[in-house]
Amino acid sequence: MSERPIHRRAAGRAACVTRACAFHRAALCLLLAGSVAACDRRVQVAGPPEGPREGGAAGQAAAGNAAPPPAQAGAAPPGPAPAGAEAAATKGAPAAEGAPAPPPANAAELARPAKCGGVPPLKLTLVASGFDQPTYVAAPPGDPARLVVLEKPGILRLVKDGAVQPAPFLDVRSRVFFPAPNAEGGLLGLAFHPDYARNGRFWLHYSSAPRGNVVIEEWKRGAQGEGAAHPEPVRSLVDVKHGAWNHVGGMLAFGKDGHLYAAIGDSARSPSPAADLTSKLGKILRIDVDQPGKAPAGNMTSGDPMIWDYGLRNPWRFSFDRLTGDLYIGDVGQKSWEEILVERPGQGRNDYGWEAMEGAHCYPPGAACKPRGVPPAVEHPRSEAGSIVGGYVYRGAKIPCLRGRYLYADYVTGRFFSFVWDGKAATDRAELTTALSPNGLPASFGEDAAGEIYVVMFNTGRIYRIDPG
Ligand SMILES: [Ca+2]
Repeated sequence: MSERPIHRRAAGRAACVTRACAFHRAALCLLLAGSVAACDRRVQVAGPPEGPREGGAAGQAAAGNAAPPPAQAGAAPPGPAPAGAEAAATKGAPAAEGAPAPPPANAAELARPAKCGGVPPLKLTLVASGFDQPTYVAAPPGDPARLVVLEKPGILRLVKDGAVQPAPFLDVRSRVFFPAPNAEGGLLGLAFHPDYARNGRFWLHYSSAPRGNVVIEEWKRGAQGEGAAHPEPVRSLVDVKHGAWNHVGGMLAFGKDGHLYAAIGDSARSPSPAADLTSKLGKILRIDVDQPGKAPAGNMTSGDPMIWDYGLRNPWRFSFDRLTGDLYIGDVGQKSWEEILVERPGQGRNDYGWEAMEGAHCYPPGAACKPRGVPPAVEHPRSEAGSIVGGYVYRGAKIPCLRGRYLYADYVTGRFFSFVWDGKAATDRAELTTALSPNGLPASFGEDAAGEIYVVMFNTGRIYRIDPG
């Protein structure tokens, strides 16, 4: 049994307690180690850093220079959104050749059995390794045999029946740009169309050459089938100036409404554009992929028509509960608080507070303010987490008693956490670090077609699956 109350470990991660200390330690580590991966290993051996924070004027000034703190260097990995057949039906996706769409799972198959205790025993199983700075893993909906792993420099690797295929699924390295090896940009996000089996459509989120714009593009399956994508994009949906090495965001996923959601960070500018409704930075976007120029009903009615939620700092990873459609967002904090936000389906247009608020607290720390925006479902102080990585609500088949539980992690400390959202509040919070014994820094989670959850270790280049312990 690995469940452990969070508070028991809250005070055990001392070392750097100030932002300046942490930043300088990170910079020193990079100088000594020569690469982010090496630095991460050193940090891990030496003990996790306390969460070096960049951002603001300092973060922006650092654009183009080498030496961002390693805490967020890996923060660069998005997601599949197996929204299921109902989304496909809603959107009326054109049928083409290929395998038929899988039948939708029914609610009973996705729900937690009545007779379950707390968190069931869990373990990590190594699935594939040897990836170069993996940022994300996803599976085509309904395809039990394949995974696609994103590598930050711009290669999509195909894993078939557990074997990494020698030829890339797609190579976009010539289109990807990030200003320093440890900058947060790169190839960060992938979402397959819910009806990908028929239409072969998918989308990428990356920072582009030559200046690091945030780009969201549609791509398609190659003429030869599943082994490779078509080598050129179909069309661009978003191409927005960003200009910083950090706070890029990176997640893509389809909601059960059939629309594509995308996360873009605030570029670490100060003042932050997170609350500026004319800017796509610091936002969750929501896009009708069949009419990308038209705002879907429910989006913000003023400002940029793609905006769904705002007031976000760096929503690196979000996901949808494939049963309920609830949206879970992990928003990386600045000085003191990491946060997870939960949103009911269809209930967007939320202000999540940044940069007046950090978590449920006025920002800067100690400032007086009139609280603004929707508070987080869960927040972690810097003593527990330094760069939050949003995960998934488990709805797989292998661990029925884990169903309905949201799993997430922290990139800086390597700790894993979970809770159950009861519709109003986070309940039954637990730490799962011991059970999942990460042996790496978790940069992202991902799901396969069956809803099993995977963990992406950026610094060791490994992909693990969460299995029954
Ligand atoms: Ca917030």
